[in-house]
Amino acid sequence: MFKSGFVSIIGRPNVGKSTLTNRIIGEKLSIVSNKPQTTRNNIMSIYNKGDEAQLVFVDTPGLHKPKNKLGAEMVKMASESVGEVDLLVFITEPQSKVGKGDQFILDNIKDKNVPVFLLINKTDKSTPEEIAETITAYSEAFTFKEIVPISAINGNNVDTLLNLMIKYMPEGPRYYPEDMITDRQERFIVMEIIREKALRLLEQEVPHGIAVEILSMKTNEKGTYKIEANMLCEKSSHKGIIIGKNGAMLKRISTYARQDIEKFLDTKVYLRIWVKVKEEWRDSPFLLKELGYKDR
Ligand SMILES: Nc1nc2c(ncn2[C@@H]2O[C@H](COP(=O)(O)OP(=O)(O)OP(=O)(O)O)[C@@H](O)[C@H]2O)c(=O)[nH]1
Ligand SMILES: [Mg+2]
Repeated sequence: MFKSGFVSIIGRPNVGKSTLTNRIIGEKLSIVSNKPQTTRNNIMSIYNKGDEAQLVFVDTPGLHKPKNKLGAEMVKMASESVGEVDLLVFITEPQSKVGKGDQFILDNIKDKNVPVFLLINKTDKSTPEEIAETITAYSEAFTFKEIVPISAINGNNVDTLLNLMIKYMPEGPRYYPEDMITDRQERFIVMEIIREKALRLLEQEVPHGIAVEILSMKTNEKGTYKIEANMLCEKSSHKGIIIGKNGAMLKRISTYARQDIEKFLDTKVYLRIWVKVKEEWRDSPFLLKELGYKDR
């Protein structure tokens, strides 16, 4: 009997949702950083287990209290994914009490008629006592079908988790061809890689106001890609920081991005990035739509 279904991965920002999805698929599809609100779109990835099962994962933006229209769209996307799946995977980190943010998420999913797993991530940096405390606190707050402590970063317990997930999947078809790993286009992943480098290299509020727009992406006869992109930011002071002294920061961002894009596309890449100011694009419905952060 072939089993298949959709699994939505939800949780507060920065708990490791994208790290886990990448770990399961074995490819870096979702960008990761130590800053909250890294993921801004629902990103689908497809896991195949031979002729036994196919699981379609949805990595979602971290659920938080939105401070602008971009945040509201992110929360909306993540919340929408919740109603349409066969299994909800709720991730948190070891902690002795259910925090407000997590309680809010649990309140919102309690009426959904979907099994919910609790994953306690980042067990590599916590003690067994801390993990036990977390299990106690969270199982008082919600009835989870399964509770699985994992480490997304080193893969600890992830195989066990996958087997448990398959157990909860209904009988169903292979929704996507076996060689397909995501619904996203190369262009989207390239844009995200560039944004990831900005998130990782820049400080404080600057990277949160950045969006990347791919202007063109062309290959020549040798298979080399030429990619041109705009990096949008919200203030001219931010533009100065992104470019850096004598262009040093932009150069670092471009170099790291190019290296990762070359790995991803498996070919040589020329990358050119221009920095542009678009004031308050995060509150402009028009720009949000243009940049792919809003459907309607
Ligand atoms: N020590 C440790 N760190 C982890 C683990 N999983 C993720 N991290 C780190 O936690 C940070 C956030 O990881 P992400 O995967 O970007 O988190 P996210 O939940 O997708 O965050 P948003 O997209 O902002 O909602 C990164 O610095 C990761 O390297 C883990 O198992 N152990
Ligand atoms: Mg993420």
